[in-house]
Amino acid sequence: MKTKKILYAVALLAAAYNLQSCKPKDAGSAVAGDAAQKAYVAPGKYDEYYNFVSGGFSGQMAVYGLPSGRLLRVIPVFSVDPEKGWGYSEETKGMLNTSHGFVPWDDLHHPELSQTNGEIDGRWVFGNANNTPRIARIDLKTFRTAEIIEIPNSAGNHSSPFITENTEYVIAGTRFSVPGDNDNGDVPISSYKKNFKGHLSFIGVDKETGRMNISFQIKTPGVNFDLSHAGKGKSHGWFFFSCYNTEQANSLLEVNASQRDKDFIMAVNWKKAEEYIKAGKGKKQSVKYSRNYYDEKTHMTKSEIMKEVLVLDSKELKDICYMIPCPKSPHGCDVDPSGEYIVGSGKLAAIIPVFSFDKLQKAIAAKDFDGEYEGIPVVKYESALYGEVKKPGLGPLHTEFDGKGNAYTSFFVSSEVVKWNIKDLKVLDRVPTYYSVGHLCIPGGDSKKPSPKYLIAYNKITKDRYLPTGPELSQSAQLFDISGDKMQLILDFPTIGEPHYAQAAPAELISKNQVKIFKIEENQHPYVTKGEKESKVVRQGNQIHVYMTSIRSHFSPDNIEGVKLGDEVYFHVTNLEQDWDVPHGFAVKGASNAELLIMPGETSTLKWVPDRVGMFPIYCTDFCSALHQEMQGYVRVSPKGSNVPLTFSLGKTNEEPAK
Ligand code: RUQ
Ligand code: CUA
Repeated sequence: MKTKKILYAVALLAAAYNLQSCKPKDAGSAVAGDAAQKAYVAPGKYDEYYNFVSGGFSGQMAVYGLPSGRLLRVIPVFSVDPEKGWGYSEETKGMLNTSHGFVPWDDLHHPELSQTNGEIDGRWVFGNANNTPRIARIDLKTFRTAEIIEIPNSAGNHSSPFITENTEYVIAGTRFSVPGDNDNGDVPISSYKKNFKGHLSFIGVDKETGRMNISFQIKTPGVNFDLSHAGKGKSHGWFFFSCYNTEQANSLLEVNASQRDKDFIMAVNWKKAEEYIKAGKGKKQSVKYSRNYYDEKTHMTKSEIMKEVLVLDSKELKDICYMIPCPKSPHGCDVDPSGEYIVGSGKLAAIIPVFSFDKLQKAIAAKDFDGEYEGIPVVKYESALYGEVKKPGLGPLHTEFDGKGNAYTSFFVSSEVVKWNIKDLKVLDRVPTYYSVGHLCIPGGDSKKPSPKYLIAYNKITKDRYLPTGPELSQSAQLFDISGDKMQLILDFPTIGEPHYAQAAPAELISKNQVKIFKIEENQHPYVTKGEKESKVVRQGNQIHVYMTSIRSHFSPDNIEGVKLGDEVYFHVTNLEQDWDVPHGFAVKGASNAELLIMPGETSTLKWVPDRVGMFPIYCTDFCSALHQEMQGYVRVSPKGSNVPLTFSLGKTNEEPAK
């Protein structure tokens, strides 16, 4: 029996890789005649929606317009980005600080927009780092990463960063269970069952500033947390996490974590957890994690190491966590707009179970349990179940909602999107995707108020959709019109990195708040230069601070002499422009980092340690005016001990220019 199950699981997984069998024929011609028109946005016209898409292993977040699929911007988040100087400028390096030191890369899976009353409010978008556990908050006024917080007691922060309906909390569930940061981690891997624990983090978000702070963690049995969503409406106050590897295997998980017929969705009563925290039941645990915040006044990162976290134990406090059995290795865990229905998507399941929040509450009140899992009550499957969607497809992963009573689920193995009715659980429509679809996105599709015009499928393994590009092919997003009864494919567009989850919001909600410039009079950077007259070069031992300005089309100063080998040069460049979209760039020959790209009114700093004696040009990298190519200068580097005095100038030409 056991071997049979394993074989079944392995066969399903094999099917996932053997895509030929699932590949629909005539993939290229599956688009109806009017499709192009539906996705067409005329030159000079704006898109209707912003689409925030995870960059997966690129560590960044991409912004597309919908329905055109135009790439508008790549926002650097967890990975350095030389284009924007992100992680290279002195001001932004600190944003990538962690308890492990500077970590210049990560794997971003899930963007989540902030909400007020369960509706997208257009203020922030959060993103998770899957490798070195972190959560980022991107400010949608500037489209810049404003804050990154590290998560202690965690590894592989995958079940994250989903939020509660008023952005009270952004949560993080650890994918890998590991020994706690404060426990001895130097133990045999085979002692998993004894020593490995899970942690769920509840990160409070300040209503005004958005600043994040770990309010508390809940310690759980050592399982893998995969995804999650908050309750809303009637289920506000609860959070639902899908768990796999409830077998607690520590090797060959593709077989060993596919043993049980059912894993779990963990239902967490976070309001109750808050009460326990207030009542002093949280245990202080010493940990180490970094909290990095970009201060818009000083244009600098403040980075601090935090040393403590409050932990509640799910084993001791019996009424905060409950397990709901969910077939087989659940991945997506999605809550419908009313908050009543919780959809679990078992990667190896042949049905989709839909749980009822009301029934769950009744079952908990009546103690309708099927024993315990590691000290946590297990609610009887039938007692929490609303019903099952029968024969929906193979390998369900993720579900989004249209707010009109329908759900849309992606199927990785059978490569399709299936639309079904939440009330009667009947399948209404199915369309193929090309090819292996992961997440879906409907604007507001995980909020209380979806805006159900489009659905986007984010596909992996997208062979023969685009011109080949060597051994690695582009990933693909596919846009469907869902305004009618039947879904209609209207557009394909390639994406950066590997897309996982995405969010979308009506354009107006985001575009109206855009920052156009930073006011120069409000710039409190310690090395700001507010006018050309104040520009200067100052030596402090072997450090040279260049207080430089940029304005169309010159730097001040643009001639610097007296730098010596062994000096560290800091170019603090203030962009004096006060017009929208006039950045200046700054680069110096041989620098081992990147360029600066400085926005109007902003100050950025490039550190440069010259490695040889000679003449080093500097120039502006951003085509800012007709005379952009004239925006340049020279730094002379002399030998150590040379007596060339430190001088700087602008517009001083000692010798006659050539005639
Ligand atoms: S995942 S393809 Cu990393 Cu959200 Cu499901
Ligand atoms: Cu400034 Cu080009």
